[in-house]
Order: sequence, then C-alpha cells, then structure tokens
Amino acid sequence: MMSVVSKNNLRKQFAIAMSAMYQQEVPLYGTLKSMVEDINRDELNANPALVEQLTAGRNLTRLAEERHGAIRVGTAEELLAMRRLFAVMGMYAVGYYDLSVAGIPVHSTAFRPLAHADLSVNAFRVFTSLLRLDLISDKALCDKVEEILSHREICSPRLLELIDQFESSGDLNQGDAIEFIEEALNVFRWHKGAAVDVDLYQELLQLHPLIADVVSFNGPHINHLTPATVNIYRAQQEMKERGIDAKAIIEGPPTRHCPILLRQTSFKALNERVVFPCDNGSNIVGSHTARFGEIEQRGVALTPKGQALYDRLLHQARARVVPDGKGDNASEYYIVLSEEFAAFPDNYNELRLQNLAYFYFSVNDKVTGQPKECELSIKSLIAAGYVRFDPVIYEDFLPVSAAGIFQSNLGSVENNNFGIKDDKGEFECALGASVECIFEHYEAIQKESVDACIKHFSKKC
Ligand code: OOG
Ligand code: NI
Repeated sequence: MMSVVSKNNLRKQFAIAMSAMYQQEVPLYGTLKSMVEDINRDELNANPALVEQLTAGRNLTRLAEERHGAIRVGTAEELLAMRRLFAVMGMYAVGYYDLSVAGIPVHSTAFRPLAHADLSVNAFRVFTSLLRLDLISDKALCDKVEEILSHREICSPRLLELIDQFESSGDLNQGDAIEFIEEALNVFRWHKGAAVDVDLYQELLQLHPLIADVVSFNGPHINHLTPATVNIYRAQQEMKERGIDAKAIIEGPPTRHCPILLRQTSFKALNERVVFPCDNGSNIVGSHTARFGEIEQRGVALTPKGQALYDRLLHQARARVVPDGKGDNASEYYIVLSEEFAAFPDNYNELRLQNLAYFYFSVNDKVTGQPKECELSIKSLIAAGYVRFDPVIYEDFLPVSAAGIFQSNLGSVENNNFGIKDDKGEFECALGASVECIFEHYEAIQKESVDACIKHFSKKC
C-alpha cells in the first residue's frame, strides 16, 4: 500500500507548485520575490536580534515561503467547491471581510491552516472573494452574468473525484496527492483566451473591473502571491528605485519597533494580452488588467482590545489625510499615521501587560533551576525569568488594507453606486459552513502555551 500524504505536506507542495507556476506566468513576480529575498538576507545579517526573535517564534524558515495568494469566484457553488478543495490541504475559512463598504462588490474569507503547529510547517493562505450580484442594480446584465457562470465548471471531474475520495477516507496516497496538486493548479491557471466576446467584456468592465475579471474567464486565476519581508518600507523604496510601478502607499500600521498586524504593498496589476472570441470564429486581441505581486510584513496578532485601538487610530489618521492613490501625499500620510499611532504602546512587554496583543509563552532554556512556589502563575514565571514570551504572528487580513489593495489593482473606480451590506449569513450559506472567528485561534495558541509552561514547572506540593 502506498503511504498517505499529510495535509501539511500537501499544502506545502501545493504552495511551491503555485509559486513556480506564477513566476513563470508573471516574470515580474519572480523579480519581486528575489528582491524580497535579498532584502531579508541583508536585514537579517545586519540584525542578529531579529534572527533570534524569528527563530523563537518559529518563523525564520517560513520567511522564504510565500504567505498568501488570492482568487475571486463567481457563484456560491464555486465558493463551496473551493472550501472542499482547500480542506484537503488543511485550510479552513477564517474571518469574514465585507468589501462592499469600499465600493467593491465582493465579500471574502481566507482559507488557512488553524493550529500553530500546522502554520509553522507552512502558513500558505488563499484570500477568497465571492462576487455579489445582489449589490448590482443592472438586473439584465446580472441575468446574463448568472447565465454565463451557471455553465462554468472550475474543477475538473478528476479533481472532484479526488476531493470525494479525500472526504470519504480522510487522506490521499502519494500518487493521488501528486495528481491532486496538478489538478488544483489547473483551477488557478491563467487563461490566455477570454470566455466572452469583447463587447460583453467592455460592458462588464464598465459595470466594474472586478466583475469583468471574474466573469470573462473560465476559472478563478490566482491574481497575486505574496512573499513576506522583515522591512516593507525598504521593499517599497527598492521597487521604486528599480522602476517597478509600486502601489501608492503601504497599507496597515506605520513602521514600529514592535510590528503589529499586517503591512502590505504591491506592484500594480499588469496589462496583459488576452484573446477574445468572435461570433464568426475569428479572434480579437485585447488586454486585461488583473495580476500583480504583493509584499507583506507581519507582526503580532492583536486582542479584540488591541484591534479596537488599531481601528480607532487608523480611522483618526485617515480622517486627517486621505491617501491620494498616486503616492503624492504618501510622506504626509505616513507622518500622520505615526503621530496617531504614538498612542499604541510599542514594546512587547507593555502590549502584553495591557492585554493588547497575543503571545506565545515557552520555557526559557537559558535559565536553569526550578521555582520554589507551589502556586504558579505565568506572571510570576516571567518575572523570575523561567518563561519567555514571543509574539504570536497575525495570520489574517485587514478589511481597510484589502480594500486598498483591490482599489489599487483594479484602477480607481469612479461613481459606482453599489449597495453597502454586510451579509455574513449569506456568505456562510454559500460556503456551506461557518467562518472561524479570527480571535479564537490566537486565544487558543496563547492559552495552550501558558498551560504547557505551568505544567512544565508544576510539582507536587
Ligand atoms: C484580493 C485583495 C486583498 C490582501 O492581501 O488583503 C488582498 C484581491 O485582489 O483579490 O490580497
Ligand atoms: Ni493579498
């Protein structure tokens, strides 16, 4: 009998294969990835303390791997199929992001591993957005879109068979795993030929570039991948120096000693050649703009209290300066952002004491001996130096940042008049499952690490 392949291994292999495919499809992404690798190597050489921190948080080996990608699907059935596909690789829907507030007719989740141990093996995630036709008033065009999407099969029959097989037996053997990866890659491959004619494409584009992107092709092509850096500001500068068309601003919190949540930038989506079919059997050559390369820098995950403070400070900064989309007021925006975030403690001990962020506690192997007390608390163990704490890295996304990434890559969309409606219930109904709460998992990681430390030092009294 052939041995089975673990979900973690499958996800890791899939992420590697996806990266190879995307670098081949979008060569500028390959350039970006190696630029980020060079920056990381340089920063780590210059900063041994950073190496130590990343090693303790078990994040050093992960640094070279892409942390996420993104897709956009058209129907509830497609979203459900993606849930089943990602579950084979141990990736589950975490978080609900309503992008309608930013004039983008989608709502989203991220498929990702949940447990700390699984994230440590490979943290690859896929930010997945579902098109929301319910927000669009042109009903005739919506009917046409629904018609087109109802015939689309994004998974091959063999892929569905392999997913069924996984669901009934709980794993895949070596041979099936290889086939699964190949078949899954095909779902996310770029299509050089559009599935709609150029007139309909133009009509969809007028409605919203995102609708054109979702509906005009025979599958949900991966629209970006995202390597992680330890210095995103430097990455942003270097993109500009190399003449890469970078996004106007870095999304998320400002530069800090102790990074929080997530900062992101990207190069803007490329204009790519696409062939549109004509009624008479000939083709028309045109173009489409959708695919880009992103860079992220992750920091400590925040508690609900920390997240509320983040939201408030970001809101205050944006009430003072609105990023102009071209980058002309980027310096002013960063200054204002830093001024507002002065109210956010910038050292890990303070973040921990004020219950603003999550930490991973572990036995400090530099300290020998045993505490004398019988009543142990994590506070006293830290105070006596027996236990160290390291940031739990944020693995999720930020709605305001995601909106900024979407907008930058879709081109600014003027005067759309979509409705605004948070509809988590509808999203979960389409998904066929509920989305996991973002905070619960960080809470669990922290608690497990506390319990393990207490257990380690407990003795019979
Ligand atoms: C997704 C944009 C959001 C992120 O990292 O927040 C995103 C998309 O363009 O489909 O990638
Ligand atoms: Ni992204």
